[in-house]
Amino acid sequence: MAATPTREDKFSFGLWTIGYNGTDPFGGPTRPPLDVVEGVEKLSELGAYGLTFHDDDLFAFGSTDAERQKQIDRLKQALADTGIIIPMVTTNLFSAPVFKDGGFTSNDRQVRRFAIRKVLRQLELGVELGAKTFVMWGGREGAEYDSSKNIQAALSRYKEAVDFLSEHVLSQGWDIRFAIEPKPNEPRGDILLPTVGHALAFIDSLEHPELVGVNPEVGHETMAGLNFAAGIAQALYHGKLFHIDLNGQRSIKYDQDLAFGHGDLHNAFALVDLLENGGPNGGPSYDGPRHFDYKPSRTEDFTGVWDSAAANMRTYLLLKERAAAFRADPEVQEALAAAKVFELEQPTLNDGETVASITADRSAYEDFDTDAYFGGKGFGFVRLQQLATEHLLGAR
Ligand code: DIG
Ligand code: MN
Ligand code: MN
Repeated sequence: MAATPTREDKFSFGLWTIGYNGTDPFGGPTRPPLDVVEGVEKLSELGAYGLTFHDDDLFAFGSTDAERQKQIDRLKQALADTGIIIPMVTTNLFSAPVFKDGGFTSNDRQVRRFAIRKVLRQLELGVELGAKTFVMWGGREGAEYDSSKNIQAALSRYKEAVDFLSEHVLSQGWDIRFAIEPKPNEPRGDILLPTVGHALAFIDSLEHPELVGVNPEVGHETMAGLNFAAGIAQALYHGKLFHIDLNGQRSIKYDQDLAFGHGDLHNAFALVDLLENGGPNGGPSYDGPRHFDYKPSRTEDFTGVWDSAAANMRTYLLLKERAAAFRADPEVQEALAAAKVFELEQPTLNDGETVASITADRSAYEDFDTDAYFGGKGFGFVRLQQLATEHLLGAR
């Protein structure tokens, strides 16, 4: 298998990623703006299949309807010319000053109503362009000071907005779903729905939870000190992995948005193994876009931008190859069995077991030799991890 991306790999990029001009909190742009037509054409050349965007990425906040339509038409033409599709759209509710206290959960009710209108416009455009997922990253939904935000009320406002939008999608019969993107902090001191777990709990409170899933991002769960691959496994367990933001992050610090695999490479390997081999009968567990939400480093020129875009896809495909080799290795399968990894898939209780029957089973308690676990046979997890490491290094 060559590590050359094809449309079948379903690699997609945010327009804001390849269009990132290098501005950060400590300095202005290091690169000129990227035109959307050039972005679509270059992504097509590199082997990507999709482009995603916020409304403000395509047309500036405050654009007239004519200026907005012109950009939409230019995008449509570029899509027609290249075959690139729009799998996902999202709304920028975090850059303009009006959103300085958030969108859906701003303390200012007028801002909340404006935010819903802005999302409605982008939702309609997304449907028009064939998007199947609408991501909601509430980067400004949060607070710096505990007394400034009634979290319970904020969650009620968030629910109100998502329920309202969900009912609209249902009433229109649109084929699009929502994906909430968690992040613990930055730009707000504390962001609402900070992790996959918080988002999953929130989704359960909605009127139409079947329409809402999660869009976890590698760097965001990592910023919270969590294991990203484990978070994805739980999202899959709940049937809520509607989209994914792939990138790299080196431990708990500011959101680095590095290229995929340029952070915790072991966890990236475990993630690709889960996505590609963690489903029924060892097949894929997720069939959605492999979406990159990363930033070409401020240090790079445009050659570096396109090299970094290619690097995301190449690293994913190389990890996919390594994960396939890992799973095909008889020694790995033997180590997995020795570690009882497959035994965990076996139900703990027998068919129809009752408290009476397990209580009558002396082997489950009275005759169970717990002492045998002291100095007894281990699980061999370290050997398994070394096998994974050697496959990751291409040493097997
Ligand atoms: C940041 O990680 C967020 C924004 O870039 C965007 O709203 C979302 C889309 O994937 N990710
Ligand atoms: Mn990020
Ligand atoms: Mn993201």
